[in-house]
Amino acid sequence: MTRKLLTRRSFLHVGTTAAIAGVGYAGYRAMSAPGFLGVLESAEYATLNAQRALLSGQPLAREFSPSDMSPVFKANGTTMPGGVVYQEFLANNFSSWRLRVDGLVANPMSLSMAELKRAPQRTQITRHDCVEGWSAIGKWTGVPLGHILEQAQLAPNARYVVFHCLDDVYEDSGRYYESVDLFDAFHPQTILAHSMNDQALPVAHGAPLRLRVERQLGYKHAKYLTRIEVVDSYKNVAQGNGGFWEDRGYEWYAGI
Ligand SMILES: Nc1nc2c(c(=O)[nH]1)N[C@H]1C(S)=C(S)[C@@H](COP(=O)(O)O)O[C@H]1N2
Ligand SMILES: [Mo]
Repeated sequence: MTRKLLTRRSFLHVGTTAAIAGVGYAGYRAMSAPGFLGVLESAEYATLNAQRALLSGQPLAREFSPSDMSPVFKANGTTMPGGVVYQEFLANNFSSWRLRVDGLVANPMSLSMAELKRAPQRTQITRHDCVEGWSAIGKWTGVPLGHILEQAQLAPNARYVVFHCLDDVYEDSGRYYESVDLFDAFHPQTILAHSMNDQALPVAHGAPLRLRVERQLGYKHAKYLTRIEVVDSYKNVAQGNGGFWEDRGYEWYAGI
């Protein structure tokens, strides 16, 4: 455990952040170059592919079989966001809901649920570990975040992805939010999930859309998504520590 943690840490903080920061840059350059097809053979594209290979070599979180699924999956934190905005979405079955994707991207987007469902999908059965001392195994279906980020086209200086949510955990506490580095953002098991256990995501578990970032602890799996913001630093978001619970003392990356 300790060894794994140290290995991941040193990779994450020394090698990866620097190396992966280049993915946005290379991808951006390749895709925004005049005549995109013309750059397929170019050095930029080769660099992009090399970095993709590095990314796809990342270890996967363990996946389970249907018989392992927990009969009861606890809901934690917010289970029903207050406020008129969410209540209106709920009343119209999320038909007016959109996911905004903006910040350091060449192509900001506002995506409906139908558009998200038309994108490539991934299903995975994984174990969720909450720091409060419980775990549960569930099945999640959604769009790989990497696919959405590729469409948005990260700017050269993109380094982190911030997830803005629709709920206040406590009255007047400010909205829940989280963030990940590009290493986790492009990880193949990092998905924007609209379904849980083959059903539409229940309100208690983050309807209509939540993050699954499978190698991380429960609090990073932001529910009730409304906006994905690409930034070069998370210091200017809320209290500057990378997430709602990080602003209250949790580590940005606790490592499991
Ligand atoms: N928007 C939002 N996301 C959130 C939370 C929350 O309160 N609000 N709680 C976090 C915590 S601590 C955990 S353990 C998981 C719980 O997910 P679940 O309700 O599907 O079990 O959501 C995480 N994401
Ligand atoms: Mo949690």
